Amino acid sequence: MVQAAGVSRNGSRDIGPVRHDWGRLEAEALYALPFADLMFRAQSIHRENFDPNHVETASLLSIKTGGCPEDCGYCSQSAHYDTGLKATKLMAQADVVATARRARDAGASRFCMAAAWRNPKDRDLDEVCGMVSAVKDLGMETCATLGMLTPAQAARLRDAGLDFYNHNVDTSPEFYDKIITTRTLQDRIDTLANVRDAGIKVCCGGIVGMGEEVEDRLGMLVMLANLPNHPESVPINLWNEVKGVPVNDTAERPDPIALARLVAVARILMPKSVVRLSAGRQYMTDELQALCFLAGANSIFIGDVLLTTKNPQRDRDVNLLDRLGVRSRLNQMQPVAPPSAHD
Ligand code: SAM
Ligand code: DTB
Ligand code: SF4
Repeated sequence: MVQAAGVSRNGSRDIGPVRHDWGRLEAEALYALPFADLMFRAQSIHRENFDPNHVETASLLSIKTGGCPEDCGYCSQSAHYDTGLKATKLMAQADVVATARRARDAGASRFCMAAAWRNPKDRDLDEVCGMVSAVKDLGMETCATLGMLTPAQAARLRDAGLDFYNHNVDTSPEFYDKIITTRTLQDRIDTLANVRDAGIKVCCGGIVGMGEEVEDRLGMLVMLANLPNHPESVPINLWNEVKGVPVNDTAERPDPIALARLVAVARILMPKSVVRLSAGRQYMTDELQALCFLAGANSIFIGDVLLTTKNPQRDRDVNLLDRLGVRSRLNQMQPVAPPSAHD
């Protein structure tokens, strides 16, 4: 891997302004730093911008499951593959709000409503806008992920009280069409612009472990970092295994150290973005999650399920965050006194 000029190997801090002109070689050079130097650099930037002992907690709900016309090769919900998932209609607002209330009471600060659509129809959007307003009234941050949006649809969601819109680039430009053929990367970028222009905060990231190279993972981060504005939230999903989808033919779970390196590079490239350890935490050891938090990850999904796949159980998450002295709405920890010399 190439060592680019301007990347210090001694971990020195050169925390400049937020940049949108990252080069791939720079990202590769950061990724190739000795682990301690990379982590020190990421931690330094993290501490400049965030409380290093806090993680955000979000909760997900699939408000419309399965039967999706898109062919995303990793997804249980695509109608192109036989994944054994039963498709459902759009949930009723009262059920969504009841689930959001339970998520809030269980420690989630943000509630993300996800629908397996290529794009919402206007009558579906009426329903979702009602859900967004009602969840907002619970005092939670609202997020939705509904597929492609027009500018007018984005404006309607904003007016309903939507804080964040999740729309992932998923992978690098080079790997993209090995995974999805029914929509282009440019379609994704256009929706991100519509969301941004409407004044909604952007949640945008991708997936690792689908058979892509390290260069693809870094290419994805560079693409995100070079958007006109950095996404406020950057979800990094580890592919959660789903039977019957094409990604099974290529999938390879990343080396844990490679994952921590990737999180650290995300933190350095996008210093002010919240980086979420998203899907796939069920495969990560506590030690790997701790490394990722040290590298700058500062958000997780809580709850026993994500959309259609598993997430770590509540007790495991509470136990992990408690042992790390990390505060969140999940464990509601008070600051702890440092261990005494006798401990
Ligand atoms: N249909 C909408 C869309 O694609 O934007 C919203 C829901 S979709 C499930 C949201 C994101 O979840 C995808 O863009 C992808 O990054 C992630 N995702 C889906 N299935 C996954 C899996 N099995 N493992 C990890 N991430 C996954
Ligand atoms: C994101 O990047 N990850 C979440 C959220 N955005 C919508 C979805 C993860 C889905 C994992 C697969 C499943 O549970 O179906
Ligand atoms: Fe549909 Fe979203 Fe799944 Fe793609 S990721 S198949 S768009 S639900």
